[in-house]
Amino acid sequence: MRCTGQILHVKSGPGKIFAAVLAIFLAACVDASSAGAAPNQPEEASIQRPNVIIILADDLGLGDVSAYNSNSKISTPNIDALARRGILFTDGHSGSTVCTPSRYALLTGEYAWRGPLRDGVLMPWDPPIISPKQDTLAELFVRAGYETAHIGKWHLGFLWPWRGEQPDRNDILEGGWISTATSDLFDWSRPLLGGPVDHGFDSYFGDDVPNFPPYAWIEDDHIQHADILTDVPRSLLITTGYSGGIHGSGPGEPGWRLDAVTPALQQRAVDFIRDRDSAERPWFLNLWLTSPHTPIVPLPEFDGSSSAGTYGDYVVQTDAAVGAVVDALEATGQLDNTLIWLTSDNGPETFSYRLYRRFQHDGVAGLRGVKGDAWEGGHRVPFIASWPAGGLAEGQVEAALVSQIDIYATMAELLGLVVPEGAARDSVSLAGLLRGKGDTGRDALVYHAANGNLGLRAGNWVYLPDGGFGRGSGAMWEEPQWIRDLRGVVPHNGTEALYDLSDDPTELNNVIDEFPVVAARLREQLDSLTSADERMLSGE
Ligand SMILES: [Ca+2]
Repeated sequence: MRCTGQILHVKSGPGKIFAAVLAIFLAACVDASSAGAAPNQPEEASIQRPNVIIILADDLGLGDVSAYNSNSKISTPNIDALARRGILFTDGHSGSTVCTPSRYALLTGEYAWRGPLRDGVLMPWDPPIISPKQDTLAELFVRAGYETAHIGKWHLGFLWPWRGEQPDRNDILEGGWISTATSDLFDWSRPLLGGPVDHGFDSYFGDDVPNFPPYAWIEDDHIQHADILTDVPRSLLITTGYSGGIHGSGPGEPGWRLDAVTPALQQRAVDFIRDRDSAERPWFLNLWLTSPHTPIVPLPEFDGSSSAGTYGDYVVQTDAAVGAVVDALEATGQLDNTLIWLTSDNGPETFSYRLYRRFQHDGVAGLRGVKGDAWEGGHRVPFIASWPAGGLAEGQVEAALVSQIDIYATMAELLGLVVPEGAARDSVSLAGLLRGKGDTGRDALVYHAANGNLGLRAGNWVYLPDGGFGRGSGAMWEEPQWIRDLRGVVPHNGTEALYDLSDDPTELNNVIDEFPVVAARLREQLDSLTSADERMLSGE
């Protein structure tokens, strides 16, 4: 173990690079023998410090982006242009297959199944799942001297300002997911603790989860218009768009419009970038868009902009938001020295099957499964990195296995920072890969379905001990027989599955009976990686 302080010569600044000396006194120590992040000692005296944006779309499928799907019925010119300016990863994965655990993994550099939430997502009024002791990506940037901002969805929990004790969950959630809490139960003048500003972000603007109450803006750690909060009926909300997934009536701003959320987040991001036109401090903007997740609420100007219905139109609006962010960077001379990550928190929603049937739009671009599933369609997502001034290739298509969990270690290495002991233990630096130094990405990745099922990717093999389906029960969630027939799934009686992606990228043919030795090796590797000793190491 070693504990170090460093003096780094840094380059930074929007469109202009200046030399500076930044003293970073790191109280942290690193155990060089620990698994996970690379040692991250800077090799050069001079470290580039770009501005950094993570644009995380919500439920955007691989095949929803035209750069990944030549037959897409949705055109995404702005995301495609970003890929032409950078590296398009074709085997990039979200940390899990639904919102909360994916976001946990991205921010902590740790598999979500190690933490307190093993399956599903947080529901309205749930408390935070990132421990106050855990290090986050935002805190990494803070230690590098960055300004940090989070805009958009959070979905990692708050300590809500109850007037009394926090009620029993069953008393405020009908059926486990419909909120029945009313505004009088809260003191909205008090702060919301445990959110972004308590995990390393200097500022926050967003509405936590658009389909959850409160239907209101949160600024830093306060409800923005606390004095006007009332109880908004669910029936009023569902008149503004596709109703899916609205988790109950509840506290909100009078006249709240779900279709105003995406434009507001876009505008706040653009304003943030423009306001840093002449900033000498580099910044990190974590922009977690709430689209194209339900409620599907594109603005009228996007009506008919795709050939995949209202959902497709909402994806087009999502792409336009990406374009607005890039335009703001370009207009302020910050584009070349901004590292942009563009990705999605999981695969497309189950209604992606219906879109396939109705519009012949394949939201998973030929993969099997959708959001929630352990099959590739659940978590292989759009994954793009662009940073022209940082020496990243432009227009490169990269097939290496990478995950959002790796962003933490990658940024630590690029910024020359030491990773605190025990932090980001599942994060693997992609810095060499980004800069074309011959790295080959991850050897293995543990997959995590929405129902908590785990699986292992190792090389081209995928081992799924509990099968690929990862959602709840009922016809609404299941893989329809017609898509199995259409894709050509080979019937197999067992649940335990082994697929060879090099030969079978759609995971049609479970070959576990043909390759028992491979299956045994992967079973042992997965057991070792996910044993009880490996769980709950950071979140306790
Ligand atoms: Ca999601």
